[in-house]
Amino acid sequence: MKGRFITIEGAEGAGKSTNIALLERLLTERGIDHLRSREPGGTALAERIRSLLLDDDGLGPSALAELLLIFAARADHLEKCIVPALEQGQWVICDRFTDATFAYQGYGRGLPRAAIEALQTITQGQLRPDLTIILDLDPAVGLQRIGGRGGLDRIERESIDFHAKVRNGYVAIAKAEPERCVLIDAAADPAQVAATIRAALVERLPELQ
Ligand code: Z5A
Repeated sequence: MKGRFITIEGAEGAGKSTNIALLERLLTERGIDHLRSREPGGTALAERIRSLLLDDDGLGPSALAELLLIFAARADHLEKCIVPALEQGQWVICDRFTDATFAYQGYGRGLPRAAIEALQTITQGQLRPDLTIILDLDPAVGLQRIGGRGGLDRIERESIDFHAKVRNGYVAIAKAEPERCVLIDAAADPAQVAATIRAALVERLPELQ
């Protein structure tokens, strides 16, 4: 692929949206054409699947149905949006991607890793992000940060135990793949978090130096 694929991950309220905005500014400063997207979502169909997954409407899917819906959304997103952009040389910044599936559906829900890996291969082939920023935060702090903005979605309403498993999952992913993932302490003040992310990006992606 000609473009770079950067993903940002972490607990709810960890600061993904805040820091994606800063990352976009850095790319714009460097004159790098880029596309911002999110998962689940990024295409009309995938955004509809997102509603099925996150709306707290009593229709909540079973754990396996949730996993399959996430990969259905991802397949559409990859084919219609991510892959064409990367092939044209655009950089893609995505708010969550398959690490979220390993963290939430794997570590959180307890679905087998082998099933997620099989779906990953079917859906993505060998495509993986070039760089993944993982914002690490105590879930209680993250939920407190977002609590002020109104109703929580179906997954945000899960128990604190569930969110703790997700956090541990992200830390394990970062440790297992240090060449791709950077684990950032998201409890630091916003300016510090932004500076650490910027330093990691510049160090790991030569185009940004
Ligand atoms: N999900 C899944 O289960 N499986 C999958 O494969 C995928 C997703 C892809 C969608 O998440 C849900 O889908 C997610 C996982 C699941 N569910 N949950 N729960 P999302 O990414 O759309 O939503 P989110 O994780 O809930 O993101 P968020 O709430 O928008 O949080 P954020 O983007 O990380 O945070 P933010 O909006 O940048 O910041 C939150 C607040 O904190 C805001 O007021 C900021 O000003 C403040 N903030 C930010 N940084 C700081 C620092 N450093 N200090 C203090 N305050 C700060």
